[in-house]
Amino acid sequence: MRAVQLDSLDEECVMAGNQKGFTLVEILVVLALSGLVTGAVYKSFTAQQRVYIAQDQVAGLQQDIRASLEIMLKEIRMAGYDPRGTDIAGFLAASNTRLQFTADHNGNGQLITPGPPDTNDPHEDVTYSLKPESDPNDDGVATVFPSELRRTVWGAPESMVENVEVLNFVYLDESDAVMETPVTGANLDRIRSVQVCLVLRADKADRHFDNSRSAIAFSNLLRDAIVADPSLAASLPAYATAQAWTWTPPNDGHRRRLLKTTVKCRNAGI
Ligand SMILES: [Ca+2]
Ligand SMILES: [Ca+2]
Repeated sequence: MRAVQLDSLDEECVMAGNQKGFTLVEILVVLALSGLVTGAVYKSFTAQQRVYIAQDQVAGLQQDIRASLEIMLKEIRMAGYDPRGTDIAGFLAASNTRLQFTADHNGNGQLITPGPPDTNDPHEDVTYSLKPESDPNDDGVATVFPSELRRTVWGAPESMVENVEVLNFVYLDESDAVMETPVTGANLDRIRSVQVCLVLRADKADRHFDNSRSAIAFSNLLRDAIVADPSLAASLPAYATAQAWTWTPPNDGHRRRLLKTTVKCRNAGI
């Protein structure tokens, strides 16, 4: 056994001696070249990775907005739905940060079906707001993260979408004039449309995303929205309160998306 091993070692030595080797310079050149190639590949990989992270964060935000808004807008559109004409459904509370309304979705002419036991008809009393723990001063601007948009049904809260930094409602009357908020009890019946404004903030900061300068600041996003619709500026007390936050670039590396839409309430004023 031992003899065989020695033989094979000898053979390798002989073979090595017969081969033409590389000079040190050649090896150094190869190392340098492969270093350059690896560096270039790595650089392009990390660049692609950054693009991917950015796209992923933006896509994630947009997907979150789409899914949650669809449900929320549909419900707001149906606020006050009262197919039996029993005058039981409508807006219950309408401030910039909170919207509560009822609708007789199952068309039984009531919101609570008498028992015993009495049962709350599903989804017929709904409130939208930010999670109170995220927005302790209730101005519609979250300062404690993770934040979320809440949908509270018959007093039971559920999370609609996370990372909502701003939630703002504006109410328009029959002549599309912005109503004073909170809308008082007597005026709740005058609401015809609800403007919903949401700002979503990516949960992770991206250190390569620079939002420290005005040229690419979040404030531009708001400015554009306000230029497109000047009524927004006048009717956004939450933004005015948080002006320092709004008009100063956040400088925190979090990507944001602003979404504003107006819903006509089909059943209001009927
Ligand atoms: Ca009902
Ligand atoms: Ca707040």
